[in-house]
Parts: sequence; structure tokens; C-alpha cells
Amino acid sequence: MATNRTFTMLKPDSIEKGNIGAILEKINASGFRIVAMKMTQMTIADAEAFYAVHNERPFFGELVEYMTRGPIVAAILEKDNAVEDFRALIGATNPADAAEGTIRKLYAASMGENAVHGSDSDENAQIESNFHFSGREQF
Ligand code: 3AN
Repeated sequence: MATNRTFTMLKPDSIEKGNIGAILEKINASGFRIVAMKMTQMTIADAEAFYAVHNERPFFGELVEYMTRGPIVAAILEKDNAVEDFRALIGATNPADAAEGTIRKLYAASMGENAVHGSDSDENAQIESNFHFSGREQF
């Protein structure tokens, strides 16, 4: 079932560089409503579980180390066509290939440290939202 929600994380490099405000501003200006948001730090076990689909890839260790080295901001976003529109707003995984004006073009340093996460399907948006917002919090 298609939904109008997606899930994002502002990754540790965004927080380290002081880019939380600028990125949230761009998200709001692009018509997304923030449904839930929190600053948190992922444990190694959290990152390994969140990125389990990549656990055979050569960059997996590096990815887990990066995602756990400092706080992140996790959020659920709402907009018509949220998953696809948010992927367009963040740009290609490799910032060198990202379109002008996209979040990764503006704020990401490299393929490994690419500033933001955006869910790649409605199903994953739901799974990833539940991963970070569960228990008593219902959204
Ligand atoms: P996206 O975040 O655009 O959906 P995925 O799901 O293919 O990209 O990759 C998840 C994360 O893994 C990326 N955001 C990036 O941080 C990291 N990553 C992907 N490919 C590479 C790579 N070739 N080298 C280093 N890190 C990578």
C-alpha cells in the first residue's frame, strides 16, 4: 500500500558540521511536514541491524563506524509521494553525482559520508520509522 510518509536520518557528519537547521529548513521548504523527530545516537548493534541489507558489502564496517560515531537526528516526514519526492530532494548516493540544489550536493562530503538518509520504498519507510520510533510513541 502506498503511503505518504518517509523516514530520514540526518547523519553524524550533518550534526558535526552544524547543518541540522539548514537541512530541516530545506525539508520544510520542500513541503514535508515533520511528524516525529528526535536526536539520538545509534549503538553498533542498532547500525548493524538498520543496515543489515548491506552486511556483505566491503564498506559495511566503515558505514557502521560512521553512523555510530556521534548523534543523528531521526524523523518521520509526511507529504504526497513522500518516498520518491524525498529521494529527489536528497540527491544521488554519491554527492559527486547529486543534482544541483539537492541536500547531498549542498552538504555531503563523499559517498561514505553523505549527510542524510532517505527510505527507498514505502515498505522500508514503515520498517525504518518503527525501528526508531516504537513502544509508547505512536505516529
Ligand atoms: P542511499 O542512502 O542513497 O539509499 P544505499 O542504501 O545504497 O544508499 O547505501 C546506504 C549507505 O551506505 C549510504 N547512504 C552510504 O552512506 C553508504 N554507502 C553506499 N555505498 C557506498 C560505497 N560504495 N562506499 C561507502 N559507503 C557507501
